[in-house]
Amino acid sequence: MRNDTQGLLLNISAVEKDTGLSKDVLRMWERRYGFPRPGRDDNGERQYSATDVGKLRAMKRLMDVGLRPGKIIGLTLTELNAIADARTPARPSPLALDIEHDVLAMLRSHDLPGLQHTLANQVMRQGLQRFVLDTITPLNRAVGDAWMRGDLQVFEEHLYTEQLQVALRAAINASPRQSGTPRMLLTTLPAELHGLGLLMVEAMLVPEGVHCISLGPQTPLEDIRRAAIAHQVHIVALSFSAAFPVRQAVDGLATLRRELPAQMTLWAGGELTRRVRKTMPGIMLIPDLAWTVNALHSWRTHHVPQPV
Ligand code: B12
Repeated sequence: MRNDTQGLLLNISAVEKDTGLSKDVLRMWERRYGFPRPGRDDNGERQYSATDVGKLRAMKRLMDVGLRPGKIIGLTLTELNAIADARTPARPSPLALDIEHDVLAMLRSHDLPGLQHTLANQVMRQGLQRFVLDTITPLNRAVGDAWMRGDLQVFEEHLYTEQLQVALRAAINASPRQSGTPRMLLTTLPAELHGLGLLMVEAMLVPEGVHCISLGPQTPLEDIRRAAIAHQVHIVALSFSAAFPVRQAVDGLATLRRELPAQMTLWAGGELTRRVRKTMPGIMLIPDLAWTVNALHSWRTHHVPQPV
């Protein structure tokens, strides 16, 4: 935990927003397990230390992958991170590790020109598809983990996201404009701010001749239906990060499936789709970015595009 956040005290609303753990859960744990142990301000309001918030974040991350709070609440932050790291997928290639190290250092030292050069240079060297698969997927995870451990500040994570979007958008726009088929609409549901997944899918599919129409994040369901019909798309593709509530995603997808014309294909990807246990008729769940081109090939095999 970086020392410039040590003295920080947060009230219960801020902790609920930051960790995704509800006020009721925080109070119940305090009663039942004696953790967290907030102080009180002059009005008797709970004041949580940055150290406790760091541990609460680590617990939420492990609970999201199925661990029970009673089993982990007695552990230290280091022990919790060790469990999380042990569950983290295989480490990236040595090259990706070097870039990870360099980019995290540039974010912390606020070296914008260095970051811009590294991202633009890497996409040129690897090409769009390899760049998002081999470099950005592990780098996203590293940036997220560093933020979660408190080794990156929110504004530094925002700088990463913004500059990556600039680099990806520039590289996608530099590739020949596709007017082929399928036509694909890309967006997320309201309350899902994570828009990088959409750009990464576009980076995978534009080189395959897909005509991508991105609305960016947070489009209401009814407007997704209207946009899909207005642009006469063949596929609607949504992205759900690990932060999005599973129930809301499943309900939103089922509603959209009912509302969209039957001949339109509906794809859903993002880390959250790994947690959708049951198959959803008429909806293709694609948690792995590497699987995107295969899904396209199977679409092309089964769909002879209808004359518009
Ligand atoms: C950048 C980022 C942000 C930015 C997003 C800005 C933007 N414009 O996109 C901001 C700062 C807004 C943000 C906010 C938050 N974030 Co955030 N974020 C990230 C980060 C670092 C990077 C990338 C990202 O967007 N990933 C999401 C997508 C791109 O990755 P993915 O889900 O793994 O999907 C992969 C594939 O499935 C595929 N894919 C994705 N979408 C699709 C769609 C289709 C159709 C297909 C085929 C494939 C596909 O591509 C991806 C790469 O392989 C991730 C770290 C990480 N590990 O990814 C954290 C992360 C997702 N965020 C997280 C959290 C907790 C939050 C907040 C709740 C924090 C807070 N308390 O405020 C808020 C929630 C905001 C909201 N309502 O959505 C956690 C989620 C943990 C959890 N289990 O809940 C993560 C994992 C960080 C961490 N390690 O804890 N975040």
